Amino acid sequence: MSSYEPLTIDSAVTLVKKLGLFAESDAVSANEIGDGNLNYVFHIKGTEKSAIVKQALPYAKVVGESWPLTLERADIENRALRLQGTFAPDYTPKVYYSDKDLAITIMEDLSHLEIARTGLIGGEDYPLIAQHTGEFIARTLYGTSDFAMGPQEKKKLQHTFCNPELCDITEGLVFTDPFFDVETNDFEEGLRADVEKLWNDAELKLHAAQLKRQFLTAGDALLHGDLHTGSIFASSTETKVIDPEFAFYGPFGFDIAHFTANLFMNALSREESRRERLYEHIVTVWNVFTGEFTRLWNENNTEAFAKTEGYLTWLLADIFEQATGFMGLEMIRRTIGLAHVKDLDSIDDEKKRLDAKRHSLSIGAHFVKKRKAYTSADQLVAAVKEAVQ
Ligand code: SR1
Ligand code: MG
Repeated sequence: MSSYEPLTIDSAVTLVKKLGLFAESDAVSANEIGDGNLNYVFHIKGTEKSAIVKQALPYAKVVGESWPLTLERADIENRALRLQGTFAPDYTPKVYYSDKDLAITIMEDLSHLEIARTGLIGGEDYPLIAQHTGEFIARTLYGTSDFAMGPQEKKKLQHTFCNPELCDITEGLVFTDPFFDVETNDFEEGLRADVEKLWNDAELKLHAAQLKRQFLTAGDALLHGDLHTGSIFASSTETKVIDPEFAFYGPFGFDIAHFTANLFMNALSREESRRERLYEHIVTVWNVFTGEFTRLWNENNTEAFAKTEGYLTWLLADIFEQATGFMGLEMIRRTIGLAHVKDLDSIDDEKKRLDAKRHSLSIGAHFVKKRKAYTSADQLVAAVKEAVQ
């Protein structure tokens, strides 16, 4: 359409009118509402309709222009959204328009919903979020796997979702940096002794290295790649998974691990009497994921060994073990790495905040090291309950 330049409120309005998405005569207003780490997000409101214009910036907004990024991620996000929409239309925002050169995606306005992290911090429970997210993960992962597509078609699709730059962010921020004394880490002084203990934990580092290798080498399915509670819009009846700019072919256990880790961190930020609903969500998302993956496996499977006794059971157990480890890593990095979660950071009382963060670190490290000892979400929940007693 034209060459890249960052949109302003005025140019975003001009663009949606020029594209015919809004009438020239419509009294359209716009606000920049992006609170993520990487992009501009404009909320465009006309008299009868509304839309979201998301634009990638040529640097990481969370750090500034000193961290340059290419604009490729906007195209990845747009294609991932469209593909995820074919497998899980109820849980994916509709895309109206995209432009690779401008690095924009124009999509359905979800402002009648709330970012799940914000709602959960405010005490919302979202009764259907785990059911919906479990279905989303199972359908998008299974649908893009070797089992559903066959290895040839899968490899062709995988080739189009090579995302080295955003994988590099995850490889650094999730899998590497928190385990070394590097500048990007960010933790309060009250945690220094805990963090130094973690840096000197050779056993933990070995397990982190093993999990990092799985992330680097596995190509099971097209992941969302950043499925924390800030990537979900929700209400009591609806759930939409947004922001798949980190999408790439990776290990089956990654998305569910990040969702459950963020639920656990929200639970740690709450008073004990208000944690139960989060624990129920963690058990539900696993049950739904397993049930839906199994249903799809039995319904549509190109693998010759699909009906071989024990194969699916082994695979689901393998995904669970891997996810338990990834979950622990997400809890560690959100506590001491570059990108924190508001759930923990916004606890006003210093002692309670440091206690919650210490639990996040110690539970995270335990799940990384002992992931083979866990075989069900009930056991994970029981371990967390025991740790915080
Ligand atoms: C520089 S980006 C920091 C974090 O924000 C994203 O949402 C990802 O979680 C990434 O690790
Ligand atoms: Mg994001």
